[in-house]
Amino acid sequence: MSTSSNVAPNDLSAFWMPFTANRQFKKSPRMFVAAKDMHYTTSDGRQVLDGTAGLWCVNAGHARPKIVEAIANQAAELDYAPAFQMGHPKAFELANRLVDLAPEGLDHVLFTNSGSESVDTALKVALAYHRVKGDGSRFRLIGRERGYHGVNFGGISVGGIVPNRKMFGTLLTGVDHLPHTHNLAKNAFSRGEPEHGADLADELERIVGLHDASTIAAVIVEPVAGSTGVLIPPPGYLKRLREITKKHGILLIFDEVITGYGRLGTPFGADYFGVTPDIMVTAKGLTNGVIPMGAVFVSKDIHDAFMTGPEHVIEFFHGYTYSGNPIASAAGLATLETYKEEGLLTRGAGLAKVWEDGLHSLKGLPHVIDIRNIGLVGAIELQLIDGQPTKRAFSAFLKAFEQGLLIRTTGDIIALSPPLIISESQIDQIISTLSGILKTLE
Ligand code: PXG
Repeated sequence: MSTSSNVAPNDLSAFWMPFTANRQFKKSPRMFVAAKDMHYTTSDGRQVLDGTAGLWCVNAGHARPKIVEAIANQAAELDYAPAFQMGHPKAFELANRLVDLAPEGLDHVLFTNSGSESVDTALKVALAYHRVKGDGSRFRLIGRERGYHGVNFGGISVGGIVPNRKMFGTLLTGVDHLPHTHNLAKNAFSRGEPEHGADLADELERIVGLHDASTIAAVIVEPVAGSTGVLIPPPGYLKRLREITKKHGILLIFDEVITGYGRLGTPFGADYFGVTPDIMVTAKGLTNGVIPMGAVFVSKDIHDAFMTGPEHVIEFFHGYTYSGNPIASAAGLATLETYKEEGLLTRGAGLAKVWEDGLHSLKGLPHVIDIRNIGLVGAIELQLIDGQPTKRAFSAFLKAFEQGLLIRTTGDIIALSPPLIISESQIDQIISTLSGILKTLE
């Protein structure tokens, strides 16, 4: 058995890293030891520009003073309070602030500790809602091909990323999937929303026709699919999903774990697209990624449906030890203050054109088969090397890291989502670094 005294500090074997090529990493580790604003510091003392806001979460940039201070103060004042049958003021305050920020009608919040937990919470609320309304035959959940809804069983069941699903048995039953909207043949190099594919929302009518509306509880989609490589909806697509779900009494869930908190230049994707779901799933940017926390917004109608029966009885049998944790709540409040003071939830709108022009200037470079952008999100899709998928983009990732830029790759797609404090010259730096790398990729 190993103890801290007999494990060398540089022994990397015990930590089985998440979504990482562990053997490759441990042969040639890439370590961050500090971060401030737009930059990480590596263990060998280099500065790396954060092109991805960590993992799409550090929207206000790193080590922001208000957030750091709020966490330290809260840890000293009230470190933990039981989440069940007890409360503490900051969780209520944060819920109130969030509801004020959210699209009208989303009046209540359940707290979780991650996007994955938020997704599973949302799916459970949807199923239970129909049941408390006396409509328990609505048990089906509809997701979308290529959707990412975290890694818990509910989320991978409605998700549509094959490697995330195929190892894990039968998953939830009673799940069906809409087609994704990605269409390189018709939409490659679109700026913003791509022209073709709004009609794919009508596939929901086909699924309703197959199963009957009376068996369907909810549809869950990301307004912009992020993790799968940035798939932007065609104009009108989400509105159509809203119409069809409403018509059939099906709840619409937006998974805004990535699109929430300013990523598109609006507070939420729902604001950007002018479509309000019944349930909105968030995490990541809620606390600037600093402390794990998620928030699930639900409509008044959904919340009120549970508030029946004897008052001493628990209305919804769900929650986590750390739901609304005091330190997470303090981090959330300080994050919202930072966003407000610096106008970060809409700052992306002002930068979107510069971002778009920069990205699309990479058109024509070797292997680039598509470039996509919306708000402060970008993607560059590369032609895969025959028989070696992911290799080309991963090699771009390694080169970028060596050259002082953090990017993300998924398959052979480079995804970009910098902190919302980014300057125009830092956008130029991202584009020129990538341009150099794309010219030299095998
Ligand atoms: N829903 C969506 C839409 C997400 O993007 C989750 C749920 C799950 O969140 P948690 O907090 O459980 O990880 C996510 C997470 C990437 C990347 O590089 C994306 C995510 C996580 C890590 C990496 O695309 N999204």
